[in-house]
Amino acid sequence: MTTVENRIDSLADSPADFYERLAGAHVVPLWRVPGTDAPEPEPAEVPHVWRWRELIPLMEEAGRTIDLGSEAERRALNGVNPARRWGTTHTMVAGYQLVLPGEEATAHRHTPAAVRLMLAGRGHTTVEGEPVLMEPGDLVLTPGWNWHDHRNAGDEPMIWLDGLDVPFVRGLNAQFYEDFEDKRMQPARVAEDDSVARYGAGIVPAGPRTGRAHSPLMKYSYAATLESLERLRESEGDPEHGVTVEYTDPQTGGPVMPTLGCAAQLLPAGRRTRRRRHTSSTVFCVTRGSGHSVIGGRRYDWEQNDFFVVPSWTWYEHVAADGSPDVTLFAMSDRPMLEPFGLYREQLA
Ligand code: GTQ
Ligand code: FE2
Repeated sequence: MTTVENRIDSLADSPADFYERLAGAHVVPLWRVPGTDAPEPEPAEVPHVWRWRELIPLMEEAGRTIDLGSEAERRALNGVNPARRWGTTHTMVAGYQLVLPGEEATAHRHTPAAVRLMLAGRGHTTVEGEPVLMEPGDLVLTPGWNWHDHRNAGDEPMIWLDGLDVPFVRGLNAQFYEDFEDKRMQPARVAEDDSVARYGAGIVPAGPRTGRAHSPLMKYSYAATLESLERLRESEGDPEHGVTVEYTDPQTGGPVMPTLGCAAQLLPAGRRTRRRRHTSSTVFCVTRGSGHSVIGGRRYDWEQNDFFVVPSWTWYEHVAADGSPDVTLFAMSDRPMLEPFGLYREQLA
């Protein structure tokens, strides 16, 4: 006669064998899967600051020793989260890229989307035939599967922050990559900053929408960003939290890319933001001023051009230093990856 008790007994006789047989059958018992009943996200990623002062000498060394074209398609140093083998967060990579005067980084395209926050020098990224002039503080888009190349015809090194959704796209097994014919620069097909002329005022050409999943505007200038922030400071700026604006697709009001959202924040000297957390992860870059953030209970100091990561579901607040110029922060977030699925949550302290 088989009773519940003696069935449990027979199991207890050889539990190791039982679990081995389960593994052999390519199943895992749910009661042994860690995190199955975790009430909240427990991200593996940790907060971290990548410092301009520390990385610039390494970028310069890469400029002297790594030949663009033969040794590297892009002279870029991607930030690796200290808790990961690769990737700045589980969804995004961010890092500095250097193009020296006279250099060209030839055209290619890939399904991961990229945003570029210009930090130093002056040059061009051509996106699908549109040469986009990049100057410090400008946000430039190279959407997924758009041909893009970079060139520096000036006499100063060009350095910007790259932000891409590569870990997300690879996680979905959806990365494709292609070099332009003969690894060349693509020809210009329209005038410099053509999309700024068409879409930059938020007043857009009549007629059919582009129908693409990303913004048709390839550049959001720093001057326009500062103007918006300053206008809002006068009218509805919150003295405690500063002012935040989002970069939008002028045709839809949605995020600049289907996977990446970008924002800029003004934090007057001496001010502190309200503590918050959300399920999106964020890479911040300091475009002006200095201060610190408290992330997951620890203090992280930052200065101009540093970038830092706030992992998902981690409490954080920013503090602009006393006597600093007003702080402006750029933020890149994976929020658009979460929102369509009802997975975006946010809490304010
Ligand atoms: O500039 O095209 O940091 O394709 C990573 C992949 C930059 C780029 C990165 C890229 C690029
Ligand atoms: Fe690229």
